[in-house]
Amino acid sequence: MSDTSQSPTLLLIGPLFPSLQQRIESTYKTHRLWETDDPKHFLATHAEDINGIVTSGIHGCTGDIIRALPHLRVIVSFGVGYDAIDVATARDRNVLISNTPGVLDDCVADTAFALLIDVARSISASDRFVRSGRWLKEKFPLGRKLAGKTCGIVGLGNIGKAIAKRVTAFDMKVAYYGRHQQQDVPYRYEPDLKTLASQADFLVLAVPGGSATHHLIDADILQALGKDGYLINIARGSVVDEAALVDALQRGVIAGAGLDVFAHEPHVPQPLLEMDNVVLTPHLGSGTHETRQAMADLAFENLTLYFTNGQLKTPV
Ligand code: 8YV
Repeated sequence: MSDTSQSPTLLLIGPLFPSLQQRIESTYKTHRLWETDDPKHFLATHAEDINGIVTSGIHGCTGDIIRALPHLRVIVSFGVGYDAIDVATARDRNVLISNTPGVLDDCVADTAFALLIDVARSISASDRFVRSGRWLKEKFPLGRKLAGKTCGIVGLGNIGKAIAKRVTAFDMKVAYYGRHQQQDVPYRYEPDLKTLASQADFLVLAVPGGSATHHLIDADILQALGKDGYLINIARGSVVDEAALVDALQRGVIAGAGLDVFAHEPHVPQPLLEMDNVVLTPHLGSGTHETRQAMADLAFENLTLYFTNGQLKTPV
């Protein structure tokens, strides 16, 4: 049984979506960890009071923080990915975790498709071309047609399925890789990632981050994707061996990339900044007013439910 009798005192790891933070701070007793000068000392001082943590996919929560709080019962996270939360330590100590699945699938899939069409047709590069006045002197290079091409989706979860729906509407073929073949999906399963990469014109990553997918995309997979292939990543930077990706792009091993996530955000490797065949976005996958509000509402609902009856609406 969860002990929800203690009056809730929450630790916020980092700044949250403003309306969510405001709602939480006006409802619960809270502490802002990111504003403390000495977090370790702060945690030791407040260890007895804190029974909940609110964080995000980006801020996460370390095992050290979890271990420092003996009465911690719940971690509510804003975001679907929870690879930055030390889930094993939380489970060991019977700390429940919630995330915000479902509500962001459309926007993240839109971002993946936007990157895909952008790299294929050089939309961002052509915008730079027009603005810099080069159109007055030169012709813009031709792009790549989408219809008839194969989109290989790595990870056919809810976001992967939403991506499949979008690329299908553009008359692309879809094949997917994952640990298991799924019943009731109209897409071809490819059990070998390297084979999928060799067949794909666009390889789109939609797997969760974490140790199971760390550097899933390495030099070998990029070689298989080949000189006419594009890599799209809206998953996590950790899924790609970023040094191998930079090298593959520099040597023309692959044609280009559309990247929303990076190994060390907000830092992007310098060589990528200089490549016209690479589209870079600042981890904006779920970043619309509507979706961020829906994520905030779901996170708050999890918090309320937990401190009312010990349940979570969307437990991890
Ligand atoms: C971020 C995301 O979490 O949901 C995820 O896993 O990567 C994003 O939606 C969001 O930016 C919150 O910080």
